[in-house]
Amino acid sequence: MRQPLIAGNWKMNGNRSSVETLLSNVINGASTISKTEVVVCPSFPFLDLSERLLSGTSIKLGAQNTSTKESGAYTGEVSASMLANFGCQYVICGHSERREYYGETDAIIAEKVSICVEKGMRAILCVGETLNQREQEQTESVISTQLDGVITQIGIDIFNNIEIAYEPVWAIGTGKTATPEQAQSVHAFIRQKIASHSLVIAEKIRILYGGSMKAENACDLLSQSDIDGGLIGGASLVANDFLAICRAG
Ligand code: 3PY
Repeated sequence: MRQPLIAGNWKMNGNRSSVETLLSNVINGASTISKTEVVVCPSFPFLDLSERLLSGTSIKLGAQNTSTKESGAYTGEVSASMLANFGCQYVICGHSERREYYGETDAIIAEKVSICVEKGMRAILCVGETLNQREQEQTESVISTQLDGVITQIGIDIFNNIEIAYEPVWAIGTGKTATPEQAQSVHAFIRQKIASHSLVIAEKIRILYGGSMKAENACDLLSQSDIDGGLIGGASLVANDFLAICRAG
């Protein structure tokens, strides 16, 4: 059995006071949630505050990105060791916004996944197709190439220590969501692809759905056999909505 995982991707939002309010509401509401693993991923400046607020709770801390470098003269970068030092247990790698706006390639993303795992954290590797690619019926080939970036550069064993998030780019920040059937079909494809390398890993790896998952559609998506959780954007900024999704998990 795969334990459901719901992770909030707060993106570049919040300030000290909104983070405090959001987290205390999530902490209060999550005290009765035991079956779902709950993770929040604030922006870097709020990791310290979040770590302190989350201390003694079962909610885990994650980051939205990492540098590929260990340390040194890389102005503006934040290393995986620093994230681990601030209590992060998860790091989102290869979100489509990073691929699109910051030119992250499959090779860079593979390095990020590798360094996160090396530092003892779990990566959440995001994959997904654009609308144009879906319309050209390239969904499976695009996702296959994105997964191969990690499989060929690092090897299949790393998938013991990571989660995969399927995030159709056309469903991010657009309010559009994949139907449960569309999402299930891609999740099943991802699991089969992993199974072609290792049946054991395929059986246990968690594949999250991301892309406008909300309280209203969470149950339908999460009831699909290959959807093991969610990476939640906008709805993770509203405590009651995020908690409703965690309960659906
Ligand atoms: C979204 O749902 O908008 C996301 O990008 C989740 O990562």
